[in-house]
Formats: sequence, C-alpha cells, structure tokens
Amino acid sequence: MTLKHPFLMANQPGDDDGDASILIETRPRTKRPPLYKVLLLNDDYTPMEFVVLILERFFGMTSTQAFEIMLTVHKKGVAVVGVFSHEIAETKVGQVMDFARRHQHPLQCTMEKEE
Ligand code: TYC
Repeated sequence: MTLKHPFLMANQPGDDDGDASILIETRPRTKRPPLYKVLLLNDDYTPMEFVVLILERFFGMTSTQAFEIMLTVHKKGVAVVGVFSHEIAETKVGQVMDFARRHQHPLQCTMEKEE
C-alpha cells in the first residue's frame, strides 16, 4: 500500500484510489423556473366597475378585455388573469388585495403553480 500526502501529491495516471469527487455531468439540465397563474375570484359585493379597473390598472388590459374577463369571473366563479414568475405573481396578488382592502371590497385574488 502506498501512502500519499493528501494535499501535496497529485493523482498519477492509473492510480485508482476511488476518488469520489470526480463526477461527470452527463445530462445538461436546463429546467426553467415554474410559472404561476394569478386567479381572480367572484363574490357578490365587489362592484363590476371596480374589478374592471383592477384588470386595467394591474394587468394592463384594455377596457374591453377587462370587461370580458370580469364577466367570465362573475359567471364562472374564477378566471386566470395572468401567468407570471413567482415574484411577479406575488406582487400582483399583493397589489390587488391591498387595493381591494383599501376600498373595503371583499375581492379575493390568489396564485397557483402552473403544471
Ligand atoms: N359578482 C360581482 C357583482 O355582481 C362582480 C364581480 C366580478 C366580483 C368579478 C368579483 O372577481 C369578481 N357585483
């Protein structure tokens, strides 16, 4: 058996001392970060015009798009109003919830991971 100083002596070709630190990445991993859907929920009290304003102000919709999505939420109970990175989705949800609370409307906005 040969003894090697651990720092001063390099491996020689053919030395097989079972070096576990030599690992070769065979599969290039290019996983994109997950995206999150921002959902708006229906309720019986928030005025339709207020929901339209939110969709224009925070989601960059035209008044026509905003009215259409608002009606979808009103009829179906929920709709996706945008898909964003985790950080942007969190910001949008916060903006909507703050704005609704400041105006004393019970409007709910949530986010969920897109599968
Ligand atoms: N249902 C509400 C009403 O009749 C309108 C509404 C639409 C509320 C969408 C919330 O996310 C919502 N005034």
